[in-house]
Amino acid sequence: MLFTKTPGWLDWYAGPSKPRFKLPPGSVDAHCHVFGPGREFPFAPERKYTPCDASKEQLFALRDHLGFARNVIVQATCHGADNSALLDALQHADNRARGVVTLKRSVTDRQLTDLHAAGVRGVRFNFVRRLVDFTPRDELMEIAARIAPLGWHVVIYFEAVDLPELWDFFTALPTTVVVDHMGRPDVRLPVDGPQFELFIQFMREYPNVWSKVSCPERLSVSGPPALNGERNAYRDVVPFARRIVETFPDRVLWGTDWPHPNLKDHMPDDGLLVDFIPHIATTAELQRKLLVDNPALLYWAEGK
Ligand code: 0GY
Repeated sequence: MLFTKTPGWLDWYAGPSKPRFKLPPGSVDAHCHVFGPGREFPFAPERKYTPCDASKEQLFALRDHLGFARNVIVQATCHGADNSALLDALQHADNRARGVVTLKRSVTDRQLTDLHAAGVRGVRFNFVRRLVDFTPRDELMEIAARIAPLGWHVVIYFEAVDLPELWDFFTALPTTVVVDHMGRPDVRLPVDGPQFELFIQFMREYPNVWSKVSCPERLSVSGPPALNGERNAYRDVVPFARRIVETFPDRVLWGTDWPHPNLKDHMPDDGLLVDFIPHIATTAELQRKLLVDNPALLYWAEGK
C-alpha cells in the first residue's frame, strides 16, 4: 500500500555527520523507531500522522555509523498496536535490538511469551493527546499487571503539565517505569522551578522510575547551532538533562529518537545529537552508566 505523508512532514536526515564524541564500547541507542516501510508494514488506520518510511536496514546503518552497538526499538503510534514492523526489525537484528511494544488487553498469554522470545522487554503507554486517543486506565493497569511477571517495564510518554493529573496512576504501576524524554519539561522555565521539581520528586520518591534524557531537539527552544561548525547544540536543554543524569545516574537512558517523528522546524543531524551526550554526562563513569550499564541491565540482563 502506498501512503501520502502528512503535509509538512520532515524526513530524517540522510547524511548525518560522524560524532566527535566516541561512544563507549557496548553503547545502546535506547529510543528509536522504525516506520514501515508502508508497502510492507502498513501504517495503522487510527494513526494521527503518516510518516516517511524508515526501515530496519536504515536504522542499523545509522547505528553503525554513529558507533552504537545495539538499539531499543520503541513502537511508534503511527503503527498503533500492530507491532509487525518492530518485530521484523528485532528478528533481523542478530540479538542487537530489544523492543518496546503497544498492546491491547486482548493480547493472549501465549502472544506475550512469543513477544518475550522475540526480544520485547516493555510496553508503552502514551498520554500525548496529539498522538493517541485515550485508553481507559483500567485497561492499561490490567496490561501492566500481566507484563510484570515477565520482568518487563512500562514506558510512559506524557507532557510535563499533565504529570499532576497522571501522578496517582503512574505511582501505582507495578513495574519499573521508564519516562520518555524527561517527561517533556518546558525548558523556558527554571530547572529548579516547580514544574521540573515535580519530576525530580517523582524520580526521588519512586526508585522504580527511570528517565530517558533524550530528545533535546524536541525540547529545545534555542534550537541547533547556527551553521558555523559549532557542535554544542540545544544548550537550553543541558541543565535539565544534566541534573537528572547527576542525581539519578543509575536510572537514565539515552536514545537518538531516530527517525524523529513530528518535528516541525528542523531535522537534527544525528551525529550532532551524539555530541550532546558529554554535555549532560560529563564523566566517563556517567557516560558508561547512561549508555552501556543501565540499558544492559534493563534490556539484556540474565533472565530478562
Ligand atoms: C517520539 C516522539 C513522538 C512520537 C512518537 O510514537 C510516536 O508517534 O513517540 C512525538 O511526536 O513527540 O518519542 O518519537
